Amino acid sequence: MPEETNSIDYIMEKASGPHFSGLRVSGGTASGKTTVCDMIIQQLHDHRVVLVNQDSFYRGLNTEELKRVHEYNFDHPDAFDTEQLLECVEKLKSGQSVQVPIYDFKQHRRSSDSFRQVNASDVIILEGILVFHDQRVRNLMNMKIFVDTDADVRLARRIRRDTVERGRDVNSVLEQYAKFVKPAFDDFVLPSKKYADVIIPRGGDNHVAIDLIVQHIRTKLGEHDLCKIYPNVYVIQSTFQI
Ligand code: UZR
Ligand code: MG
Repeated sequence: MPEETNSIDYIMEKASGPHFSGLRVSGGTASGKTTVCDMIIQQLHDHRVVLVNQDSFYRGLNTEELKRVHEYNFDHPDAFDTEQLLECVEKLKSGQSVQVPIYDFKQHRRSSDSFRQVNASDVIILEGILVFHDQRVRNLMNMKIFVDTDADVRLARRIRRDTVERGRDVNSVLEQYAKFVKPAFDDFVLPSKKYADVIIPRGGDNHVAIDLIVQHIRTKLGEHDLCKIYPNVYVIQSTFQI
């Protein structure tokens, strides 16, 4: 453990604690959360890593809500089934495999008959706009990363993504952004940034930050292996935790 309390190693170590089980990645819509996660996973190719998206736990709209979809706030914490998300990550943490729902952004519905099977792994990554909002989700794992990308860049990406991938037209994207996305970012996402251990400016473009995070995770996973062989090493490590 370095003595410098503001060094990057010290902060990373404090954020991840002695038992590294995984991280949460938050940030505004289209900030690059998924890209950052994909890059981390790619660089951890020799470890078992699973990605769980908060988006998968959107409740899905009923017939009445579907008729008034333009009035539905997908950016509010209540739009997610947080109980189910908690249950799912707890199971993964305890070594069980889980079935994650599949959400359809065009139909605003969950698939009724198919799931994504996710197996227990060395590292769990949970990403989503509101994964720092609920205290229970905040306490689930170790490191909390916030992807901090300028609002104009995010809006431009959001327009491109929603028109190309999610079947929207530009007007409806802009309307939804002004009515729900931006206010919810200001009310829920931005205030939760204070819980982050590490803030990554510029998202997926920030290779230095991603390399540092991956390097740290590798060290933590190496310690796990070491602890299995030399249990005393772990005891020494834990006494250094603050
Ligand atoms: P990310 N969202 C939809 O557009 N349609 C849905 O059926 C469900 C969610 C959007 C949601 C939020 N908001 O801003 C975004 N709206 O998905 C979160 N409006 O996804 O973190 O990948 O941007
Ligand atoms: Mg995403």
